[in-house]
Amino acid sequence: MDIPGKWNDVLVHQTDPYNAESPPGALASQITPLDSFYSRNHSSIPHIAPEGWRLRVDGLVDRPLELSMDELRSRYPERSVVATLQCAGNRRADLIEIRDIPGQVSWGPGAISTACWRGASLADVLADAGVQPEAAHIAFTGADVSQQAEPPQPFGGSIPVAKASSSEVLLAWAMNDRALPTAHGAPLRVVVPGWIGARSVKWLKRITAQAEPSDNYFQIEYSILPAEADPHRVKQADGITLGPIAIHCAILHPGKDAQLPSGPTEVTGFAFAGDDRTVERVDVSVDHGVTWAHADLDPPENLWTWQHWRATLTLPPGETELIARAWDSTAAVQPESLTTVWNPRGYANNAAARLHVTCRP
Ligand SMILES: Nc1nc2c(c(=O)[nH]1)N[C@H]1C(S)=C(S)[C@@H](COP(=O)(O)O)O[C@H]1N2
Ligand SMILES: [Mo]
Repeated sequence: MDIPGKWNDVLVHQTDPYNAESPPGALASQITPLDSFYSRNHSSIPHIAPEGWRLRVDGLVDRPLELSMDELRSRYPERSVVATLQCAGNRRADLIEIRDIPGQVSWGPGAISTACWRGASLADVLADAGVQPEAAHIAFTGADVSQQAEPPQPFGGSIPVAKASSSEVLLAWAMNDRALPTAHGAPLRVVVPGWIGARSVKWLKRITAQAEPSDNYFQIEYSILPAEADPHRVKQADGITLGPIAIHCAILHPGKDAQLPSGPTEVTGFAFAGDDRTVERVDVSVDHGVTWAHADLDPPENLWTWQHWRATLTLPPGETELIARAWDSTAAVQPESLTTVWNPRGYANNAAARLHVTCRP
């Protein structure tokens, strides 16, 4: 299937629904080019004529709203935020290697990308509607109906009122100074910086203030189940609902199973802290975690973006496993082992990054 504006350098997992990850080259730049930005969908991409489109704001509000794109643009100040978006299924492939996860996309480390988003602040729209004190959650509903739910349901989810009222959460109509592409949610999408991508609902139609979290299929799907739970037979209460992203990192260079000369080698990657945390330190080990070298870490652009890092390590001849681990501003560090984080749907893999290389003498 041809997805307008996507280069063939993205790594396509499925064509319909269209699921593709960013290639390592795109992950190395601070802002991801639009045509290399990852795509995560649960149904066919809807094409929405902006003229007929309206955003409804309802539920526990004093003044329900129905807004056209023109009204949205003229009523609220335009704001922008550079933010990294990451799918909760990022790096599932590593989890599948230790224990199978049937029926889920086998994402490598590229279900993550960064853009400069522009649009109205959700907080401004909510203030206009007047959120009532009994409202604790803000729910979003998209226009795409997913067959993954039984019966089929529009994609949706919710975030607590406190996050929804924070200035970084946008209703975005532009991405990297271009009109928001259809594949990324045109005419309007939510961007919830620092939270799992699933809460950044695309093709947004409706915003509802309510007392409880969303009961949408995908609000519940994106949760961590106990290791031995059967994902097809669980109750809602069994899972830990995912929200803020946990600290993690990836090694970008050298590539997977690289063959290199031994001696000093530059190792590069990125780390992402999630929510309003920053990355404070990245360590790299070539001796199974006995000793650790400190990587040079880029300062955070803001609270919402990944940070790139690099370290020069002396690699011995033969086989070596590189291990990288990041620490965030709450002193949380990545778990060492994949077995610690394995879960039946394969979400939120933030185990330390490992890379196998072979060096010539
Ligand atoms: N309406 C709608 N919104 C959605 C989705 C979807 O399938 N439908 N996928 C979600 C998931 S799981 C992720 S990770 C992000 C991906 O955004 P992108 O495709 O712009 O990268 O969109 C989220 N918003
Ligand atoms: Mo996702």
